[in-house]
Amino acid sequence: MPKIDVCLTPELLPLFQLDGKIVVVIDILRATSCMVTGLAHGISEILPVATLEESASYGQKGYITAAERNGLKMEGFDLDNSPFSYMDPVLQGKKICVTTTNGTKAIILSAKARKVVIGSFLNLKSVCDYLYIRGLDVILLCAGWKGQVNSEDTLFAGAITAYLKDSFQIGNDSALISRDLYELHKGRMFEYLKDTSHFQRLNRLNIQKDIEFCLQNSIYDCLPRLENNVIIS
Ligand code: 3SL
Repeated sequence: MPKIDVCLTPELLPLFQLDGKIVVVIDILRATSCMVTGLAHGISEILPVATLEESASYGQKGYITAAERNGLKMEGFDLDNSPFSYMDPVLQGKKICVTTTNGTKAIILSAKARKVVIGSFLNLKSVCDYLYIRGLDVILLCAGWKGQVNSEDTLFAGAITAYLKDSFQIGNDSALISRDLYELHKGRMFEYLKDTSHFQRLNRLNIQKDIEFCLQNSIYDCLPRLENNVIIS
C-alpha cells in the first residue's frame, strides 16, 4: 500500500525524500485556494515566484501580477490574494505571476517531486481521486506561516488522510496528528479556526468572507498541477 506523509512546514521538507512521490501543496488561507479558484474560473496559468521583484518583472512580459505579504496586497501589483479577486471574468485566459508570504515558497520547494499538485478544500475530492488513481507515495506539504505550523493547513492534510484511509498507510506521526485533528473538528472548522493566528490576522483585515469561502468542500472539479514551474489545470 502506498503511504501518506505530512510535512507540517516547508522548513521540514529537507527531511523528506521527494523522488518518485506526489507532493500536494496546501495553503488553505489563502494561496492554494486562490489558485484553484482562479484556474476553475478560466485563468490559463499561474507562475509562482519567490520575490516581489520577480513578480513585478513579469508585468512587462504580459502577465497579470499578484503579490501578498502578511495578508496585504503589495503596492504596484494588479491583484491581491483573495479568491474573490481570482474569479474576476477579466482574468479569463490570462497568465498570472504570483508571490505570497508562504504558499508560493512551498510550491517552489516542491518542484523536484515526481508530481506537484495544488490542494485546497475547494478541490478536495479532485485531489483525493487523483491520489487514489495514481497510487504513489504522497507528501502533504503544509505551507504554514513563516516556518511555523498552522491549523488550517494541518486540518486539510488531515482531511486527505481521513478520506484515503482505506487505500493509503499513515507514513508519519504528523499524518496521524492531522487526521485526528480533522476528525475532531470537521463539523465545525470555522468555529475551531476562530482562535488561530491566521484567522485572527485575516479578521483584523476584515476578510472573514475569504475564510468562509476557502472552507467550502469540493466546489470545484479542478486539479491544478505544476508543469515546468507553471501551474495549469
Ligand atoms: O502566506 C501565503 O501564502 C498567503 O496565502 C497568506 S494570506 O492568506 O494571503 O494572508
